Amino acid sequence: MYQLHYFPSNANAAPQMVLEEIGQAYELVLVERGVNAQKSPEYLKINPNGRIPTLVDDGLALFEAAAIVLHLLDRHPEAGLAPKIGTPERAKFYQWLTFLTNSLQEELMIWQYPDRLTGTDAAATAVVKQGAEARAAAYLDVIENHLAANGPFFLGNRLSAADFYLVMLARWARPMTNPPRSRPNIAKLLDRVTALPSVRRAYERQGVTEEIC
Ligand SMILES: N[C@@H](CCC(=O)N[C@@H](CS)C(=O)NCC(=O)O)C(=O)O
Repeated sequence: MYQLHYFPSNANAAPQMVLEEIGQAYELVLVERGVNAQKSPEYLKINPNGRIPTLVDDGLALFEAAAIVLHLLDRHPEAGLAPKIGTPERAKFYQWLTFLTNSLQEELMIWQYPDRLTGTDAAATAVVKQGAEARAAAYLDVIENHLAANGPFFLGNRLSAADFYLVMLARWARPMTNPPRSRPNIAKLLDRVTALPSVRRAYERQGVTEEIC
């Protein structure tokens, strides 16, 4: 059985939505961030970055949320959460998922934790935080423009794991000055995806019962 090492609302959320949607049994293993368990010697053996999530699939330990999502899609193509390999639609799916994890997610991380770059320099921290928020907002605008022209999902009428990934990031981004939901087409996507029973179950199993994003 799959084991997903998680902490509520962390980057395990997108892989977990996929697990719920494909209907696979899986075990959730809490990584207690309160005691820094993500940096414990046992956890570092499966994730040398000391970050959450990690998926364990028999002998395979896999880190990076997007890689976990892609692995699950490869293992369960019948779930239809990504277009067929080798098609233009699949290429666009890779584009959006990579954009989400590589650009938007990273900028949100810097916005949430600017001091990881600036240390105790308060003035630098404020500048970095503001810059990261502006860059994240610009990325959200790119997504909004794409959805306005090609929505309601990243791949038009077809739901894919990229839509789940945006839900995860949108939850983190709620405190932004212009949060994801302030953009009408992103809001429409978030409404549709968070109404799915699989997505609600994924968050409920993490203990999140309030509005997702
Ligand atoms: N790129 C990684 C990022 C993972 C990540 O930043 N996880 C955060 C929680 S959302 C974490 O583990 N933070 C704890 C720490 O950095 O010590 C992924 O997508 O899996």
